[in-house]
Amino acid sequence: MKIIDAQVIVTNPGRNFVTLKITTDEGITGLGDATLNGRELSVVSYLRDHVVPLLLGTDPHRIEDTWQYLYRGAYWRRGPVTMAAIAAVDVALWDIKAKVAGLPLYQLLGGASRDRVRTYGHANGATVPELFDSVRARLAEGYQAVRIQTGVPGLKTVYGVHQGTAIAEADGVAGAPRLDQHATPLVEDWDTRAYLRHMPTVFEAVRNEFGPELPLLHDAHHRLTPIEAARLGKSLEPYDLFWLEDCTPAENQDGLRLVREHTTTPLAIGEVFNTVFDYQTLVADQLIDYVRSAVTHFGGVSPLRKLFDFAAQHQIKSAIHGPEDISPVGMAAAIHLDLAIHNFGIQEYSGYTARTHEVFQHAFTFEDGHLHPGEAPGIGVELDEEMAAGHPYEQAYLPVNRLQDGTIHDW
Ligand code: EZ4
Ligand code: CO
Repeated sequence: MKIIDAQVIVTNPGRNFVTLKITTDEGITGLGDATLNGRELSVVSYLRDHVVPLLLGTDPHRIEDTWQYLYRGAYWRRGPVTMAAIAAVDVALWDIKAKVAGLPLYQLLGGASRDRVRTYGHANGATVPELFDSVRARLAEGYQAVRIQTGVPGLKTVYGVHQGTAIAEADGVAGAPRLDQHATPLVEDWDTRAYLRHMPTVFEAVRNEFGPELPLLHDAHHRLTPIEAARLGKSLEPYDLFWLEDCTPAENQDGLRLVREHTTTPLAIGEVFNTVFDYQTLVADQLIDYVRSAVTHFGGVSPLRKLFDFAAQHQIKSAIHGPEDISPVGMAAAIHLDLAIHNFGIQEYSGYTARTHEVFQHAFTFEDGHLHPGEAPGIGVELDEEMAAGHPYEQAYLPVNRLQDGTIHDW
């Protein structure tokens, strides 16, 4: 079998998605997600101009060899653009291989290790009463674990707290407002001391309202220094968090040592990482509890499975990044992996707009807060190209963050 065509399809059924479609001489097609939020077209060019010419005429069954060829053969290794492009190829080839086998991808990854995949949803509110309403809405949709994000008194706009309405109209999964994409970068504001004072009061209120059982998560979104993160983790210990996410930017992996020494709040990190080397110290020294990379930003299913095996040796679990900017193609690949690996932790799932569900028809299902990849051969997603063409690309940026004196801060 040979690859005879590879197309890059950009569509915006609520937000921009980049999809690679590989076609073989036997007429079998495979899809891969290459969406890099706010920098989408750089990956489109990387694929169209530099990767597709290398794929034509090659054997789609040689997934590992193709992966190594694209990774090592570029000479310029790693980085989000490169690894999103390689991820799309890797997933599209797994999709083809599984279709040829007539099996859902998870069967080729060793088969199911569980019946279904536990998820968490996003609850947010500018105020605590609004947050409570949002938690109730997620529980009504079936979620059995909830991420908590709130406004901070004195700050106008804070990460994860969205104005506007939910847009996942048709499938019963709301919690997916059209967030974090703006024609020019939205400027949010930040004050670490105000945040650190406020968060324990929020979690105390949520525990009082919803009881001790409900797993609660929180994303600090890279904003704290290690000693500030340590203080937050410690102050949230009475509220028994499932995890504290991205408490500090982790380019300096050793910074997590300081956090770890001061708190037993579980730590999750890695949604902006793109190779196993970003995790080397964090995993080997057991400085975190969950690895957060997405299939889409980590070079695909092949390297992510290797990361999970490395993590398993240190009792660290998976928590694949699953925001709205991972397309249903990237999400489907994640769910197959979640079902197959032993050290699965939890899967983030925010739902999609009704239009997204129309454009990307998928076999995966969401029920009672759990996902299942379905039994369709391959990853189980087909792209309606005609419909996709009706929702063209729109330039969009993520927000930026400034301290109250105007200094740029991590978003
Ligand atoms: O800000 O995916 O845990 N989820 C997150 C996301 C990220 C976006 C960036 O594109 O932190 O909401
Ligand atoms: Co996050």
